[in-house]
Amino acid sequence: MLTVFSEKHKLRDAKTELYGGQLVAPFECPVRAEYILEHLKSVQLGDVIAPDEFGLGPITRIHDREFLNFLEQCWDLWVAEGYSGEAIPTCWPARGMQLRIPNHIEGKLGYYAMAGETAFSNGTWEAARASADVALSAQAAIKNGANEAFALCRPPGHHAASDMYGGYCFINNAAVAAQAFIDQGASRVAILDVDFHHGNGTQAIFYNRADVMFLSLHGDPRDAFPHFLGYADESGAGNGEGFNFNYPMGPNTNFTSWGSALDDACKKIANFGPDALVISLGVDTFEHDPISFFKLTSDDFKRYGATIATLKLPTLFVMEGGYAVEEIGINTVNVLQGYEGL
Ligand code: Q9C
Ligand code: ZN
Repeated sequence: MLTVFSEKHKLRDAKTELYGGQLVAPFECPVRAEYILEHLKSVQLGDVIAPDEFGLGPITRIHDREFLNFLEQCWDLWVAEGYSGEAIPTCWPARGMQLRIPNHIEGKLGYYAMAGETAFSNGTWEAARASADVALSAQAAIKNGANEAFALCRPPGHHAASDMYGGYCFINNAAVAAQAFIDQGASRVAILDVDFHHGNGTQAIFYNRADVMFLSLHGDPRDAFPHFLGYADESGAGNGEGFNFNYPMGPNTNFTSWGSALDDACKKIANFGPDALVISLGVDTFEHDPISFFKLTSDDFKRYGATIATLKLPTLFVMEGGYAVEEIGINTVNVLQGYEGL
């Protein structure tokens, strides 16, 4: 399987994450991508190529211009205030307040952030753009005839909505790639999100659309981030009614129940009959993930890769989360090798 990887992921190297009332070293860190790359090279998964540059065009198909301008300017505006730490929002448009975009960076951060753990740091915008280029390059490989490809994206994307960042995500790489399939002539695309966390951004982006089906297996929002989306009764709206499927699951969910949810999701995908499948691939479902509560083993990743392959669809794997860094390489590559039937 072809992998697309950009060295520019290293530019996303925040020093802080707000966690447990403290600023800690971020769980979403550069070594994650390095370990995945190292492991897929060691098993000779296939060629690894650098991405092409696609510019902002395909990104603006998904994200608001003003939001992208904010991401581009965020660090400079923050530094101009004379702050010494990284940019973390401290106030939000909560219930009953105005949804007008403030001028001041403190206000903009609150307006555009869907969560407060993610610190905006120098280089974040460049890394996020490169991550989208990785997804678009892997998508292009499939458009040009490859049956499958792995976009080793970092930073991840599935929490980012058209005008929101957070949950370690800035640009929704999977959504940008799915839209590229549609813009190149696909009638239908399915996005299957197997990251531990609900893909709130991806769901919101396609909630009103019947051409992109979204299915997500995740920790129940009553117990898990992002807490405010991902319930089972969120089924889509307008034209999109019936094209959104959530499978929230509780603490200690193991492969028996997780695998049943996957089987159900695969049936829905098969009935939908998409031209392409995008997998939001997070391996934070792993039993030893430090911030999640599912109990998948390293072998389970191989098993579910094989299940995804039974759909026999052109499949784009887009890297999302996974924070047990020692095992992130084996778990990720197990999905890809399981898919390949190894
Ligand atoms: N106590 C992704 O996996 N904080 N994002 C969780 C846990 C945010 C995860 C707090 C987790 C974001 C792409
Ligand atoms: Zn996650």
